[in-house]
Amino acid sequence: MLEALIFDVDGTLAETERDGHRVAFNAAFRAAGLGWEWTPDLYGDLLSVSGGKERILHYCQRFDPELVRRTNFDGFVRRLHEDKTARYLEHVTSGGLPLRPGVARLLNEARDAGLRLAIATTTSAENVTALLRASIAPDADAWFEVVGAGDIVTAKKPAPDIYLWVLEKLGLKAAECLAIEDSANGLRAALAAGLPTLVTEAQYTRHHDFTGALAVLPDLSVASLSWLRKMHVPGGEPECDQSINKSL
Ligand code: XBP
Ligand code: MG
Repeated sequence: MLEALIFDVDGTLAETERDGHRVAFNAAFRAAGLGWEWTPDLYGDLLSVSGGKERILHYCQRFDPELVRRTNFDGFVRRLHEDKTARYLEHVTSGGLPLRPGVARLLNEARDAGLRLAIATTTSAENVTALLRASIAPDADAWFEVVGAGDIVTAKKPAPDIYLWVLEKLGLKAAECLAIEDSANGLRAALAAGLPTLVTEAQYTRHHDFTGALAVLPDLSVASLSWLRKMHVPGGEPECDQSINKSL
């Protein structure tokens, strides 16, 4: 029995990476006087590392290893990432990152049906709140009973930790929930937590290996709640619902 939907955020609710996070990272790098530019292609590669701070560390280790040895390197990364977050929040708050097709309709259907909603993401809670409020409704953060975000856990996706944390807060078994993810790291995290998982491919993830997903869709526009319920039943793989209003 399906009791709750657990949504990833970046790439799943909205295409936040290329024109959101990436642009904010680059602006923070420029403000800090660093000669770094994360091009769209490079950023696609860097996304194999989950988490903004972790991504900066990974980039330094690969392209600027001297910097890693400087005193208080951790503080440097933290400040750089705080500045990036402030810039990202400004962009999100101005309405710069709309929801992907089908997301608003599915959320409304789930709420009307009394399903519980949760978030499991690598980005920070403040980024999530800002995105939900700006792209859905001023009270939309309250629609989600549990928000597992950012540094709540140290091991980020593909580790299952954030999903296990969310499941514990919901007080539900993995089999009673459905995770919705856009990336291989996210899928691996959800599967490792035992969650049936639906994939909605995103800009940067269409080439990822989604082995183990219940289904892989180009977006959520054809994923009605009744279809999700049928698919969630072990062995159930119904056709997508082509009749739903895709404009919602
Ligand atoms: C998303 C991420 C995030 C964002 C940046 O992964 O990896 O790190 O790119 O967010 P997922 P922060 O969708 O699998 O959760 O800079 O706030 O960490
Ligand atoms: Mg994602």
